[in-house]
Amino acid sequence: MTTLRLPLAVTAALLALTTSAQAAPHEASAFITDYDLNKDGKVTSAEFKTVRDKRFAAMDVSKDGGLNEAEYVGEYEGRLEAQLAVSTESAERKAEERTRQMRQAHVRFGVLDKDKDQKISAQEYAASGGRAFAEQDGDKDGVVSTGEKKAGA
Ligand SMILES: [Ca+2]
Ligand SMILES: [Ca+2]
Ligand SMILES: [Ca+2]
Repeated sequence: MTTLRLPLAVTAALLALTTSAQAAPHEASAFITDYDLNKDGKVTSAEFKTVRDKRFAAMDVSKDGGLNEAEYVGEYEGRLEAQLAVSTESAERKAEERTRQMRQAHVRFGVLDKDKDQKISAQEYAASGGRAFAEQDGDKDGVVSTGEKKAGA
């Protein structure tokens, strides 16, 4: 019986994978990636509001000024699928992640719909955005910068 030996190319590929994972540069937070419109590495409250307003309008497929659960969860599902499509995780891990994230999206809908009328109004959406921004803006200057400490962190 011969000892199992990995072909050199496979070994090299594995090494390359490990190395690139370790050498990955410090990534800008997803928050900044999502909202930094002018790409200066900072998110102002105005940029944040612009992106949020656009996202709300895009999600409101029926154009009635509110998001029902299908609109809210559907938009998230689209983004999640795009993320999963480029993910290098196994199919099994992706399926688990999908189940978990979709469950959370439904939970988030319930949380955002404060008055429980089965719709997220623009006001409810803005209130949640305001909380999210405040959490990121640790030093409370109305701008979230790369590497800024979160509030309370
Ligand atoms: Ca900016
Ligand atoms: Ca509502
Ligand atoms: Ca700040």
